[in-house]
Amino acid sequence: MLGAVEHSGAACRDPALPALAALPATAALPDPFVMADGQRLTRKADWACRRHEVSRQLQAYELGEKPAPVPGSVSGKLDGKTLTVTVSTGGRSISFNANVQLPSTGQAPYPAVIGIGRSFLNNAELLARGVAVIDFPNNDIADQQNGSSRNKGKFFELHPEAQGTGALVAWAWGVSRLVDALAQGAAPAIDARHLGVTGCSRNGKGALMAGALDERIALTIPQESGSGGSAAWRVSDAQKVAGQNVQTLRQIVTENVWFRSSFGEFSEAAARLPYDHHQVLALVAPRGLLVIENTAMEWLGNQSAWVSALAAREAWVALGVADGMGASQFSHPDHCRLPAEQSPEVLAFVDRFLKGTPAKTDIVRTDGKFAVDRQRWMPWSTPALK
Ligand code: MCU
Repeated sequence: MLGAVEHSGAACRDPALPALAALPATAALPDPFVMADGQRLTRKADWACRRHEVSRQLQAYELGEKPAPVPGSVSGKLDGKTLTVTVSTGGRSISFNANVQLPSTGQAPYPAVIGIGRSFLNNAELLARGVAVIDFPNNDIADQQNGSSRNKGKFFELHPEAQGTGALVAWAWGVSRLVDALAQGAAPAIDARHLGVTGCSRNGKGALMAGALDERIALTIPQESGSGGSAAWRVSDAQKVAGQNVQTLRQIVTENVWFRSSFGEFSEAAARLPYDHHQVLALVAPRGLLVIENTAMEWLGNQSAWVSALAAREAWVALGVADGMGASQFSHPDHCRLPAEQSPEVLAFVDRFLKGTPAKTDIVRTDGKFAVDRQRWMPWSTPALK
């Protein structure tokens, strides 16, 4: 199920990408199972091109473009715990350092979890289970202080033509270059076929995009990523209309540079996006995804993230691998601290997708009191793809 390449959609047709004014408004979460040209999916094999379409739409309207890999442009060199990745293209070159922590047990090559910034999972338990932990320096790749961080960071030094690209996709690009280096054997103790990606909060949004846009990543665990991550724009807007203090598309584009500079056009028009974030989550299918959220965080779109996860999971259902996607919501006061209650859920996904050992991953639970209006948000049906 793991992809051999970063993006398998090279043979797919690109969808039409109309300008905002020509996009129809859809109040419900868009149907994940209809191609942009109206054709319904019937076969599992159709998923690759549906995935390609949504990825194109996501980059075109929201994130900015993830530059295609340039053969031969990446090299990696390990010195102690520091893996230096160098990327060269167009006569320019950048390098970044990723810190690699090897486990004390198990046998090399080890599976690894890449943390955007760092991992906020149960790292000690991961290391004790024979899983390495790698820190990816996302802030070096694209800055995210505030609105003045636009176009700052190594991504923009290498790609000066990519002004206006959002930080999330710049980080996803950087993670893919780190994966390139690992796949070339730059850190021989790491098994590049068993990599996970994680991150919390803003960096959880980045972890989702990294896993969504690189099919070589076996497991994606966004943690408390909220609006702009696991939550759906449309449902976050509905929480806002209901009087809740929730982050919306309109607000998020003023706070930071996570999205492409033109995304603000959709501030009053989230319903015109031809996709929503249930489909961004579903870009990971059929690979492993565990969405960890915190019901205490209304700002992060707690209800929205739940509706979005339930809708997303239908993609794994359609592909016949329902337990490849988990959603866990638990209320606690410390944003980004993984509660002990969610620790076994992380380990189950890690065992199954990174260690290849059987584990029970049919985890779909919330302690939130949310009445999910399926008719309103998911008025489509889920096909059993052949
Ligand atoms: C969940 O991510 C963000 C959130 O989107 C922002 O509005 C807030 O400022 O910061 C959160 C975060 O990254 O906290 C560490």
